[in-house]
Amino acid sequence: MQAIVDTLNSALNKNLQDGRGITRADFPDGFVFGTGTSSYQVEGATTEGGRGIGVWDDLTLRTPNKVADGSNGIIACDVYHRYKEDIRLMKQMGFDSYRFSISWPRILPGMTPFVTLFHWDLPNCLQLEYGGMLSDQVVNDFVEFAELCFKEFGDRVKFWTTLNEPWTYTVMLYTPGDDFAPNDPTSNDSTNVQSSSQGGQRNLPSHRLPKKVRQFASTNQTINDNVFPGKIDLATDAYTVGRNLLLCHSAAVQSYRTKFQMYQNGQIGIVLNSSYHYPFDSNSQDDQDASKRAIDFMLGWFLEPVLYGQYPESMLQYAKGNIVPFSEDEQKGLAGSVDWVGLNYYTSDFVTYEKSPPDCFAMVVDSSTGLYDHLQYLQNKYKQDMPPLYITENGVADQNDPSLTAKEACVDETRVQYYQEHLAYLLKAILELAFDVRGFFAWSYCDNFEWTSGYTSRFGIIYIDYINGLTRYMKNSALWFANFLRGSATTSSALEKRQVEKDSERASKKRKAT
Ligand code: PNW
Repeated sequence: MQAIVDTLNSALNKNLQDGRGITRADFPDGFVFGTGTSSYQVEGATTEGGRGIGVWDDLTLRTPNKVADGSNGIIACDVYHRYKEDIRLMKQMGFDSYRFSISWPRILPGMTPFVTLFHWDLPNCLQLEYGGMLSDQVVNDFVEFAELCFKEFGDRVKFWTTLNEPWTYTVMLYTPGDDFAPNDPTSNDSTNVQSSSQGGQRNLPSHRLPKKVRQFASTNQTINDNVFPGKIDLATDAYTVGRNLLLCHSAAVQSYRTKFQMYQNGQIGIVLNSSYHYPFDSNSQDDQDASKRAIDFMLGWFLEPVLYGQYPESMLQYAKGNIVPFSEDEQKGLAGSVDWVGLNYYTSDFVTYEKSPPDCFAMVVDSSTGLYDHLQYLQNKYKQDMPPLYITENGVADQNDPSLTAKEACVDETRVQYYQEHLAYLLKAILELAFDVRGFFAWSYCDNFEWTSGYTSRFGIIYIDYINGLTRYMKNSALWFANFLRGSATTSSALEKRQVEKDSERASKKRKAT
């Protein structure tokens, strides 16, 4: 007990609020630090090794207008060929673990592999044959794929993720205006191209927002202009896809537990995503209720079935007629079907009550406190039912700026600050709430194909030089992690030196220009 108090005090003394001065030494023993990627976003080599065609190949190649820069993952970051260099870089930075996904249409160490089975690249043939995730036929096919992976790789892979962000796969596909693969050929015109923006979020038409949120967003400095409506009025298809995804998860876990786990001794979990939803007006009961409902509709939708076997009460009530509750048999398979849960956390937002459309969000920029508040909310709500948690994604994007040199683009102070603050609030949750968080994965290891934003959005701590042989460079955030993971706090002269270099480069450019 005294030890915990000492750690807490020493960590708090280091100015937890903004994270300056914290290092991995402040985190519990055995805490895992990693970076993450997913197969389609980084691998490239899409025609090699007998790989089949995936829904993202179909979308990007047949309807390139759906991607902000018309790009695709044919080459991406070429991690397929360069993985050894990449693992070396990860080691050099001091990370312990690498979160990646196995490309289902491809069917394919130093680092602890954290492997995702389904990170959205469904084989296109299954989409064409029976509508992919819209049909429960997918469950048998998914189990077949999962078993092949357990059998082939289970000797080395001890951390399996069935699904990445089922909420995103569901909502990004089956909400009008969202254009993620699988391809919907009926929304094929260029007016559908979304302006990509920070954080991989989309700008949706602001007229769909209630006036009070719009006004607030336009006058409040701490709010992104990037506001988007709540997702409670979803189409029935979304619930069908969400349901089939959960059935895929449940069946794969049952197979792992009955046929593999006792020999392979691994753990299996699911990766969910959720912003923290604050009430827009904290004095309004309606807004408070709406914000809790929004958490249910984003996180609870998938968390409660894997904990308890059924959807949250609020969903059964509000989505009645659209959502099909799980049968008793299905509940048995789902309840307790995770050894751990992953949370992908990026930002938080405000929710306000609206009769029609139901609830609305506006994004918050200051999101590190949101991470803490989120964990506190989860702990109060799910208590001892909450399984061990990993933060499986956290990070921030830069808009690709073609006018910057690679060197200039590596000065990513916003990202350094983002990680400092989020790690500080994560540490606070571990120490003050005694939340059982066991690891943290930065998203992403490298800049990559950001789905419908293409290569316009850079999430990496490693910079990829797309116009010069895909050369890798460590951004300042990578140097920051390298120091942090070594246990030395970064008031790093290396970072400062780069800043100075950048300033002098700018100055000399200016001189040349004038
Ligand atoms: C997650 N949104 O995706 C994914 O797991 C990653 O593949 C992705 O690169 C990362 O976050 C960064 O975006 C999301 O618009 C993409 O709400 C878009 C949204 C949410 C999650």
